[in-house]
Amino acid sequence: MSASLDRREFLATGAGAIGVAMAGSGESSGQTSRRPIDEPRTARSLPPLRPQQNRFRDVCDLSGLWQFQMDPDGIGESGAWHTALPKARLIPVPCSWNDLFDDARDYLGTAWYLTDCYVPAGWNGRRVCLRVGSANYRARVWVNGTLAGEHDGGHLPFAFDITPLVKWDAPTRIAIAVDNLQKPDRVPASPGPGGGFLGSYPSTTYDFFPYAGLHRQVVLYSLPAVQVTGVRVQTTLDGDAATVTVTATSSQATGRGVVTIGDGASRLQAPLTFTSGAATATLRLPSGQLWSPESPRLHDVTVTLADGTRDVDQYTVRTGFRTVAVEGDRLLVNGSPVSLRGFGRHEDFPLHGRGLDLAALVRDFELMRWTGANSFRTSHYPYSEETYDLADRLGFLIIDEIPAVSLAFADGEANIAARLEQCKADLRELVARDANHPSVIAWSIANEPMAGNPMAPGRPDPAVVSTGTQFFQALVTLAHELDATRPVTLVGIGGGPVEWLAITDLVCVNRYYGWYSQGGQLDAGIPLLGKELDALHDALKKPIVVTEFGADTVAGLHAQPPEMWSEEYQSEMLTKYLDVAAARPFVVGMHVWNFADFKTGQGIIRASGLNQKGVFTRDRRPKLAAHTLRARWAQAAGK
Ligand code: BDP
Repeated sequence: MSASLDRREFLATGAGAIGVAMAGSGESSGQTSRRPIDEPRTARSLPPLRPQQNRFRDVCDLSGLWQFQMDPDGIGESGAWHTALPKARLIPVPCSWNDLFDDARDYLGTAWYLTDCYVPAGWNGRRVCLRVGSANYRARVWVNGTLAGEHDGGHLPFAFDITPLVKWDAPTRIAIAVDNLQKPDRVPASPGPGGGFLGSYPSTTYDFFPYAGLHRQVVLYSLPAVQVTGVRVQTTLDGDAATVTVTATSSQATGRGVVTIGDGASRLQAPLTFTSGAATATLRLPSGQLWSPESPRLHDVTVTLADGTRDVDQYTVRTGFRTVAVEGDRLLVNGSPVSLRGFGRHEDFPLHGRGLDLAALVRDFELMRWTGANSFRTSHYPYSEETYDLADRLGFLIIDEIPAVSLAFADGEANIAARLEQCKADLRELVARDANHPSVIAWSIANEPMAGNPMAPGRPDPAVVSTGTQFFQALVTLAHELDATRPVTLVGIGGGPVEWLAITDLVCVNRYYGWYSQGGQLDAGIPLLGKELDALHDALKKPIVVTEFGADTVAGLHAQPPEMWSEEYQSEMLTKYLDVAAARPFVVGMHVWNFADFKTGQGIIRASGLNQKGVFTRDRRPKLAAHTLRARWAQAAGK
């Protein structure tokens, strides 16, 4: 993979496309319509730069108690609920609605959020935008009674230019209708006629609770008339020094600016000359400045736009400089092999559900570090932006996943095509959001897509496999176009088609020998794991990460000899899996499933509505296996 992009390639990427979208909207084109910065999903546009505060930009966080009302009969829009809710109660934003009200727990449908706020008076005359950090699943947004825009897909931010809709002499009313219906043309899709994950309720195609609501902050932000619209930072190595390429886009086709790295005496600086709304500068970084898991050094990269001698906008990206590559059997960071130790996780907390909980997030990183982990996957959807900030800062390596969990290919071309479009949109938005995070080392385009019933014996239908291959090939190609600097992966289910693994750069597999097969018989299951990994490696000649392995475990349940569901069984199973991997240098990562117990639907294999494969309980108490991992990983982590 080449580590640098030319301008044409950059325009195809997230930040570049933002530049193009914004250059054609708002003040610069003289349009005053309610055209969103991020057009509705059908227009395939992208989220804008994450809002920030500096001398040109401002942010106003709308977190707090909002009015809330469920709309099971779908009468909200005709009843003008965007202007007033007839029977509202109060709900925190951000938060999932499910764990707060008894009648909302299993609710899959539309719910309305409404708040009033004063837009800061000092913003009058500037461009005012509204950004939603994550709304599961579809959101329609009204400002003072007028539709500002809509967005499909959870877990990723979107924003609208609301300048013409704002009131300056009265509060501005914001209403957001969030719809969490499951449908066949959405991703994840609704369960087919056969029902969902092992008959669980609410019925889903996946094994986690369908939490819904406004899961991350909703903010207002202001922008100057001419803005930086995208920044992409890329690194190439030169010994232990590096070349850093910064590509910026602007809302104005031409103009000048400057890019700086760091401040004070060690500050690096280069001029930017914009043509067609984009400019690139190359800076040489002295030795000893690279980001790595052991030394997660961060730098501020600041792009400043000028109009003559006057600065007109500034945007700072806090990032780290490093390279990542797959070469032969190895995964390399800054040219050195890395081995991923860590977890699959979930954004899942009692009461908050999937809503942002910064205290829990900081604690999770603390506990992951305690085990000696250096890596995790954002299973099975993009996590909060703060997660990546912490990972950058603490030196974690992330496999960053779009919400494409349990894709299937049996319900006709139209649905498959719609899901592919949604996956592409998710991927574009993910790369645009996360590309400057040094912690992100790979893009995952799917978790456990299925070519048939994974439990059924025999080879899957070749026609289904071939449909899936085309689907994933399109996503791999898009991911490479969006970002030529990171490997792309797909996480395969046990018994799934090898053809799908073959088209990715890094092979990721979830395996449950000793649990879903050979249950209670680790001695029978473990050799099968080794055999399969060897065969996969022989066939694909690529490094492998085991992205899930684990056993449900009831905290406090003990058995000697170890039995399924006991702490001893989980601990022994993880140990044996890690032994198998340690004997195979081509296994470059082991992610235990799961970091912590997490909520699922109710069902016969999920006692108390929890998946209990966590090495920590849901309230983050260690099981025996957490101590086992710590004993095993501490040395590698240098503890
Ligand atoms: C895998 C899925 C994951 C499940 C896990 C399990 O990727 O979402 O939670 O199995 O069954 O199939 O515990």
